[in-house]
Amino acid sequence: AAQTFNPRDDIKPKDEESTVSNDRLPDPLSGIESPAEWPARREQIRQLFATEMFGNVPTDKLNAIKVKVKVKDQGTRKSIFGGKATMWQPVVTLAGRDLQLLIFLPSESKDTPAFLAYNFHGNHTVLDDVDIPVTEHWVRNKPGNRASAQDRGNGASRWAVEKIIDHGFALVTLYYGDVDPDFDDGFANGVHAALADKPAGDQWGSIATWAWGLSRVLDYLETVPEIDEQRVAVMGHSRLGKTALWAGANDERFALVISNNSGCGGAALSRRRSGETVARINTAFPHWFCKNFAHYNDNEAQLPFDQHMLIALMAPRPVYVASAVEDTWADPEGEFLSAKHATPVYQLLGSEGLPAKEMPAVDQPSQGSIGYHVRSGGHGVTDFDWTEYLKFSSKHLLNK
Ligand code: GTR
Repeated sequence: AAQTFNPRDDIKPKDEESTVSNDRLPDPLSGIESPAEWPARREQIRQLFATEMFGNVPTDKLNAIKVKVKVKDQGTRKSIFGGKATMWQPVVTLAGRDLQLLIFLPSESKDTPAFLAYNFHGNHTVLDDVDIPVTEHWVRNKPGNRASAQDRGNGASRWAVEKIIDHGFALVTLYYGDVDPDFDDGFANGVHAALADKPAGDQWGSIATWAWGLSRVLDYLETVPEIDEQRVAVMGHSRLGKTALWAGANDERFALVISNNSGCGGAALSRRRSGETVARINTAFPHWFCKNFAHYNDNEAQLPFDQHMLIALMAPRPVYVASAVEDTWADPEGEFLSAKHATPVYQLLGSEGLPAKEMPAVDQPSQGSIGYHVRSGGHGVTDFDWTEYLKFSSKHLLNK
């Protein structure tokens, strides 16, 4: 039966500026009692997120102009890590944009499980290797918004490439700005340039666009014999963690989903108003969500969902939510509570969900079919995070 839990204690805010919402957390299982009823309820929830928050993909228009991912250049292959791995860089095109893929395969891969994750600053920042081209697309926080060769490998600490290979996984990464540059330009650039009209109030913002891009990359990976498209984990950090969650919600081909420090609009409950709020995110980043989402600025109680229901859209697939204790902007406790309150959906479907009932201690992961940890330190992706993602993914995708 639909349970009505009162989350008032759970959603109490941490910082003093916040106000406690008197609203209850909406129940993901409202109106349903059996697993057979979940797919319809799931689709209802997904549509609410699409229409009120991330925006719908204009599929008809994209179909009309025959938008599909196509191979442009099979790219070069190079042996790295003393022969343990192959680095491979095919280029695909999508709606007139070149997407430069950077793929690391354990040598002699065939049907290998993989992580698919966008990078923030260009493939050349993932590993210091002269053969990785410096992106020519718009980048954030750089003079003239141009990347430079000096940045090679400067994001390497966020990518445990060798460790991923050693665990028997491939890594597929690409620069998110290849799909849609991350600034508010009225949707004139990126893949949006192929469409004549600007998005309507319920149509895709940039996060939905990036999420759709990940699905198109998965379309391509279905054609790659080295990779098992049925064991692709989608992972992302911060805004790209929000993106990974929305990609996993829309595309059930993703076998596992990882949200690293995704915060507001990702794993954190909006009703807590702790750290970044809906109003703050819509003001600072007006292009990330659909226009309808602004109706909930300082009005979270009216949201027909909260972010635990986004996590629940992954069920029964494994999902990992990770926080960092100093990353209060992303509201670690709100991220934990989403994982916790998604658990009833997993349990209805016969899966454990999150084992922890209370916020785990720092650096003490809790891993069932939902995983959660709050690690020491601040906003970022560390070796600790990857160690846990590999443990979780090995269990669920390699039966280890
Ligand atoms: C912040 C934003 C967060 C988070 C972060 C990031 O400025 O407020 O929602 O997405 O950026 O992506 O690094």
